[in-house]
Amino acid sequence: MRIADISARAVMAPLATPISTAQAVIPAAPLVLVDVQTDEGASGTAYIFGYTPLTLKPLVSFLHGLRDTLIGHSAHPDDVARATEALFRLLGRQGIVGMALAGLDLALWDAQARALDVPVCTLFGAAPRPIPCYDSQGVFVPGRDEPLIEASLARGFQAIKVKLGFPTRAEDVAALRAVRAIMGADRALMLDYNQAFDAPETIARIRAIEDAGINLAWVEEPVPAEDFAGLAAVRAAVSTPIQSGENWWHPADAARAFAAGTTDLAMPDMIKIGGFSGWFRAAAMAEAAAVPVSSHLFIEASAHALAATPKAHLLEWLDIAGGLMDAPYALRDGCVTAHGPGLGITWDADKVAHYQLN
Ligand code: SMN
Ligand code: MG
Repeated sequence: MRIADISARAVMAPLATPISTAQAVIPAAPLVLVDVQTDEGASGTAYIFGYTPLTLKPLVSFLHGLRDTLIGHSAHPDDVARATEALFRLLGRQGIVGMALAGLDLALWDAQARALDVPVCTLFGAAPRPIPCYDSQGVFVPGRDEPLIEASLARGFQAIKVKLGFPTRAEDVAALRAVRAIMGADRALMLDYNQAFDAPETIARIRAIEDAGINLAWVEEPVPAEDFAGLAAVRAAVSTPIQSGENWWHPADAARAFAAGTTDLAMPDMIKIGGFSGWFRAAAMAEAAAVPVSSHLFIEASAHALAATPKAHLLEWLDIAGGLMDAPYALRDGCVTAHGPGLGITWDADKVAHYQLN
């Protein structure tokens, strides 16, 4: 099977709620849809999350450049990985390059599975199975956002993540108390700091939360993602589990993070880790380190990957592309189950056209 065509489209996908973090608010999801056509008729599709609209034109332009390089090349993801590894060894593969290659990897796996008319996870040896999800919410403001927590529980979520990073520790503690008051003591509550602090401030914040008797299933990315020493120091100083991984670039960063003892839990991002090809290399390291693996964004690809991941933990429910699909993945009893063919993504042509940028 060979690559006959690669195309890319930029869209600003509608979000049910804007994504608010300690760093920025994302009102709509900047996405690039990647489509691959093979010479045997099967095609594949996937999407890349660009974080900011500024990445969209460069991603589309880069993918169109790759098209000229890869037309006629084997469409098997491993063959493409070998070719592009050599092509970008001197430049490096972080940023736009890695994102484009990962989107292409997912689309190629999708094409392989569609050619066989099976769900992608079966290519990794797994049958689709229900994966427990957590609802991923934005910054929680007490007195304003209680209805969002109630809505999550009403939808059947048994686990919820909120983002924080108020000016004072006391405000963070008050916000978590307000969430716990609605959730009760038994459901899992997680906190994402989105890289807001240094290690000493993080340790003080987590100790304040622990001293207040608030139990968290994890605290995520409290320090800048590249500060592995800082995160390891935080982990050594507190008893709350540390979660990280959405900013690991390729399995190499996962290896460095495990070696530095940074994290109790891992949540690779399907794009930054390098598509399925990168995911399963990182997942093997996590298994060897006895670290449970959750996902970051990308509900569909993550549902397939987690079905085949030995230490699968929780899937992050933050739907950035469902607003463009014919039949978005659905939540059932707090779980999501992967389906095919391929990734199980079918774009709604009218919706894509409506939100597409030119
Ligand atoms: C996150 C960051 C940026 C965009 C979407 C989501 C986040 C998460 O850190 O874990 O959901
Ligand atoms: Mg996060």
